[in-house]
Amino acid sequence: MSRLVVVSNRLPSGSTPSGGLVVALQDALADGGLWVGNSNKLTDTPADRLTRHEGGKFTRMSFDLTEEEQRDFYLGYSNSVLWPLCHDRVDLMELLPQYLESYRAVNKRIAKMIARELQPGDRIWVQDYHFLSLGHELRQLGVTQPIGFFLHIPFPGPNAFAALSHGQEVCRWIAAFDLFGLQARRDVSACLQVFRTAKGAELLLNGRMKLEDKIVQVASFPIAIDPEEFARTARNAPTAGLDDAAATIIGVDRLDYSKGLPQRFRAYGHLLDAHPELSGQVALLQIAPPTREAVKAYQDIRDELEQLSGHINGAHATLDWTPIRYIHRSVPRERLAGLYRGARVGLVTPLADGMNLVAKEYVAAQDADDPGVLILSKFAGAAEQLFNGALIVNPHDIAEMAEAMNQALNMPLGERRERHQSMRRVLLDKDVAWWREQFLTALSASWQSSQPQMDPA
Ligand code: GDG
Repeated sequence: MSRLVVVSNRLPSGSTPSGGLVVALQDALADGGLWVGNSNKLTDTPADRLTRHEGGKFTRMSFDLTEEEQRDFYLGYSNSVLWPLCHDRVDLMELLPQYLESYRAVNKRIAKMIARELQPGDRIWVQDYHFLSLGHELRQLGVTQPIGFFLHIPFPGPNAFAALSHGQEVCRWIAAFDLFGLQARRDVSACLQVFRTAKGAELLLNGRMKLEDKIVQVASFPIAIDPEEFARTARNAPTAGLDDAAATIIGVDRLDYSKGLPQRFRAYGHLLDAHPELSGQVALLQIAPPTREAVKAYQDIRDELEQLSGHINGAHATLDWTPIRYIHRSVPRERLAGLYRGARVGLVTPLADGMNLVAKEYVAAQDADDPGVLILSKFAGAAEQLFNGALIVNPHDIAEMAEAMNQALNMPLGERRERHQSMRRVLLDKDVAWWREQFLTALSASWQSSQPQMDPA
């Protein structure tokens, strides 16, 4: 068995796995696998070797960043260039030359450190947008093992991509991988379109692209959860925290501008305006833990939401009813599962989203005999899989979203069951083990096909 080497920004903790990705990959890492990630410790002088951490079922090694790299590589290029670019917010991109330089340099340094640890049969699986140039850097160092990449966020279309003046270089980064995995079919199509615009690029058959002498396979692998495990957690979880008197509509999102929270709050306000009979009968519970607070766009969205929730509560609240409970804090996972199960409606309405695991968790957590209704944005990757069971909405259309909430609140039991069953089937069919195996099998296949053919004689 060849060893799996995973690279991601977050290094899993050595104790019980909680993050979805760790759960997804731990089986494949069981045979002495290695996970490389950010130590989350800033340093003045970065070491030239990875630091080994004790504990856990697989080897964990980390790298440090300097304060400058945290600003330019992490908050800068990763989260103020690539994140807005991939979420259709070119207007929020900060194209500073030092960001790109730092991104190149950090990936180069990490590549060097990883290359020192590699063994001949290793397979390398790079996770997400922080490490787009890592495959290229590893190849420059002569690494010949299979290198796959998975992008957790959407791939931008050619128009947005044109806002990167170094787009050709980014295409070269992508071409250095054997497999470039994306969440949804729409992302594969965007990626192929972008490649078509690269100088010297050739589109081959079946999602293979060639640039200079490199061939990369592009394909979609919709990320998933373990639905049975999540359902068990939800069944055993406390439901305290739900409003007993009112039907709860729940939203759970990192506080990010891509998640469409202001539009969602406005739609809820619209629902209350249009349906005064719902006064005291419905409650929106929005959990939105903070992230990337050092980036200005994240401070702005926080201010906007505080204002909006205050405004809606001010206009509609009564002495014994608060229409919106907005919680800007993280809630333990078990608690979350119980809240999903107790909520009549799950509201997942991002403006752009790679997949959106909250949608899948909400469905998994429901009681199949009396399930709640999922309202899902057409811009979430999950919509490609859950369109049969969810109420699909356009998150820019406030009135449409409000009407979907009203429809969900009034949906008869038979229809709720039918819709839930169809989504549950997808979740069971394509769970997280399926996701991992599909990717790793495709990685082996695309690497094999790029190897020089042995002469049968
Ligand atoms: C990126 C892509 C893609 C949220 N609040 C709390 C909490 N969460 C958990 C949810 C869920 C996860 O965080 C969020 O995952 P999403 O998929 O919804 O979104 P992103 O964080 O933006 O993730 C996304 C994903 O990567 C995976 O590829 O689906 O499109 O943007 O699991 O439950 N968990 C706890 N407390 C909280 O308050 N415990």
